[in-house]
Amino acid sequence: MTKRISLTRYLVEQQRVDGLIPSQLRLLLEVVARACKSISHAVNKGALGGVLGTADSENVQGEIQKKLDIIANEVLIEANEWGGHLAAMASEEMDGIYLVPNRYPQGEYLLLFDPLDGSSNIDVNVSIGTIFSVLKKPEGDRGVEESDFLQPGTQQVAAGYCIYGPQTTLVLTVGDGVAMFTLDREQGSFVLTDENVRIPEDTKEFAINMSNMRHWDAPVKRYIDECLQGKDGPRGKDFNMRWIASMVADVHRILTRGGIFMYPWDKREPSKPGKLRLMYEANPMGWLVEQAGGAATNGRQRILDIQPTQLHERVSVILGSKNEVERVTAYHSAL
Ligand code: AHM
Ligand code: MG
Repeated sequence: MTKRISLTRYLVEQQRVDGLIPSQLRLLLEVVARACKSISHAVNKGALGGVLGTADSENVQGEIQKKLDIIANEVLIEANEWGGHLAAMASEEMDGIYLVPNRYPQGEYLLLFDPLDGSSNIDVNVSIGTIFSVLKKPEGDRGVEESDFLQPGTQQVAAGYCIYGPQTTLVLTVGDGVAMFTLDREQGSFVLTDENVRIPEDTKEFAINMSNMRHWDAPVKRYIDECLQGKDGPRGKDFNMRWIASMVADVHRILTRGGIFMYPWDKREPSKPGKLRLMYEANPMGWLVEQAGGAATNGRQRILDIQPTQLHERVSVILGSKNEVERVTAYHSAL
């Protein structure tokens, strides 16, 4: 019988055998996984749990919140605030940072998350997910401030996502490659199903919202144009297209079989650097992709090297199979 390795055992071994993670970080990851399990149950109940539809509120980005956006945010906060592993949290669904209340012990980590990514897919029963990134609180005894979160992606100590699709899968890196854990609903635990995720360097599959084509910048237009010309064009091969409109699901496909994902800057709102958020979408996904042998840039710069200036900062995102990402990035400097 093949040995089943639970997430708990995997993390204990990462801590004890490999010395890769301190115990507080192990606890943090277990708690995030537990929260994701409970979000997964809420997602699965759907209309039966009364969780579908829109709430009567907007988030800081001016987007209408869905009921599940708010539920997932609350689940993550409630699960994480009392364990003593965190100092503060930040979320797509909260304006400012959330300090761990004084009545609980303070830990040394900062947790950032997009509680429910792909919100437009909630009500139509298409895959959605939770994305998270973990940073260390800067040294010193003073209380945490928002500026403490503004660390480049290279400073992440753990990152991952949980996808709620036909299967619920938790995907994780602590800087030693990427591992995937599938939720066994009968046992109620995440089980290791892939411990060395690798993204093929080449691909014939791209993911971009084509309806924005007329707004794109020249380098992105050039890349997609060449893909569309297929065998008859400069690439000499036919490409396929996928766009799920849930970054978690598009990235999950890329981690599974390769591909390139782009949500580039476009001319609709020229002052915005892009649609996706740097700190709790692009950074964790960028690190996962790099850890699996892929690449992630904003067209000009490695995503993980960007120095954030705001908690909810947006960024242009190009990530996935290394050779394709390098090609699009080279087109940016050529033009
Ligand atoms: P969300 O965090 O509010 O769900 O928005 C992010 C999502 C990504 O998951 C996805 O790649 C993108 O928005 C889809 O955008 P569009 O609807 O413009 O195609
Ligand atoms: Mg999102």
